[in-house]
Amino acid sequence: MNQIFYPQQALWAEKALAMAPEMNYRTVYPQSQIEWVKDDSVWQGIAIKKTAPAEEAFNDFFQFRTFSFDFGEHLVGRLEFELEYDRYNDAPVRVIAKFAETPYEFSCDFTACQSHLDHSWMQLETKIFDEAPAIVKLERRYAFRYLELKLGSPNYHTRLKSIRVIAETSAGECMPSPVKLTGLDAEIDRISNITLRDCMQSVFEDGPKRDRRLWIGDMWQQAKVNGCTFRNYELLERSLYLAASQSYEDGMIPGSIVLFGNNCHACNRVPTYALLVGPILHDHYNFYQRREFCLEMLPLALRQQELFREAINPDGTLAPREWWLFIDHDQAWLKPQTAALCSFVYSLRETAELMKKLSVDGYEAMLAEADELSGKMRSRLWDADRKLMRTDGQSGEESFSWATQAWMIMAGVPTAEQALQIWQSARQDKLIRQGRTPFIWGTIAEAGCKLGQIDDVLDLVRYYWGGMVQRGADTFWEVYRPEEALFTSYSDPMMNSACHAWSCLAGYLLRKYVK
Ligand code: RAM
Repeated sequence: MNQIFYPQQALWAEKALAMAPEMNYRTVYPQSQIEWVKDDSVWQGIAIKKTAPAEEAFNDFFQFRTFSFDFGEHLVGRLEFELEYDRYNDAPVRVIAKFAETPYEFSCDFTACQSHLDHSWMQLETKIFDEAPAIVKLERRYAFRYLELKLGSPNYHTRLKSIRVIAETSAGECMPSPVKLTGLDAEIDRISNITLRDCMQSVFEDGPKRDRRLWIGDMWQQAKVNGCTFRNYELLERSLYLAASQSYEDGMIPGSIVLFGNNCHACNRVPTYALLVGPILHDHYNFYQRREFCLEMLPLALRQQELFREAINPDGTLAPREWWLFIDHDQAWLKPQTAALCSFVYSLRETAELMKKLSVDGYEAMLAEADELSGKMRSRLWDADRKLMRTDGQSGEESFSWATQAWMIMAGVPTAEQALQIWQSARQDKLIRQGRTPFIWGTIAEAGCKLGQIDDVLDLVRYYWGGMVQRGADTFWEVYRPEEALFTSYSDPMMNSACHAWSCLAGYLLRKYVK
């Protein structure tokens, strides 16, 4: 047993607890009553039609009614509504509430969900009261724009008197963009910020509908957007303390932690995320110069590298291990080893930069190690004809993926000349495996920025994130393939999260690079 951070873990948990964020609340009312209709001309085939102003729902007593409301924006919060009855209730009062983030989800029958994930993620709540309540306040937090509410009894009449949501977030005020963004850019920036806002809760969550947990990889991108919008650095530090407090016995930080109430648990071993601790700290230092915090967390970043290093063979390939090398939601096709090796090299280079800034010894050796491994990968994987890097373990056409090219560039593995060739070839190559999620597209965009290809990156942002805007996104989605509206990695698209942290990077890219 190697309880490597054992003495610090309790302290980190305590610090995280003391940093519980102050939440900001606002009351939001529905805008209209609606219905969903099939419409092949819109994204995912479902359109929302207004049927009446929201207030008209409050006029009459009814026997049974199903209300459908549109709150006009994506919200994370708790539902409250007031009821009135025309006589005493001689049977329990039952209300059924269904919450949905998108029109497609709203049209789905949640009880028919086919996903391999827990169906309890689908936001459906039945409440039964013996004593007829004048006001119903649902305790659970939901993420949604659309609400269906079923009420009624055969024995008495009910009236819905009012309804509202108390929306909550730990995001404060958003800084304006340093450059005035206009048109589509302004819209992408606005939606990125709302996406981040709704994922900023007690920690940085990945998605307020699902998985409602802190994933280190998602936070790597969230923290960049936070640094130029809400600037809530305490939330980043609390989130990292909390994740660190759950480190495994060998010192690996979990890929994710779940926090329900005060119960916090480590969820997965994901070294490709664990390696991002160093880069997260480097970004954190660049944004806020939090020297003490970075020094305190540096050993954790170094331990992640040590653990990964043990799996690297002398020839610079990666030995198999019982862990999850997450790169993109493309597990059946994409062999992640090469991109994972790159994330190690990226981690070395970013952490070395940080150590240099903190005046900590050892960064030269770290850079030398990054260079040595880069050399081995270049000679093994460079395809001089295609001007792309191959992926270990794949052959023929399957050798070429955007994910590998992006991580190669991020890590500085190719020479400067090769890196530019890769960027051009990958953009033109019709056969290269495309990304499945905004997470990998965000990494691709960052790789382009590293090469100074800003115009290409802005084109990508406007095409990919702009595409979601044009298809009606209120917040940016967990998965998005322009050519496959119902793409999912969870065996049922209703399980997808429509407000997802790793999709908000576009706002950061626009704020940083639009001149
Ligand atoms: C899913 C979510 C999350 C991501 C992991 C790897 O659970 O999309 O955001 O980080 O996969």
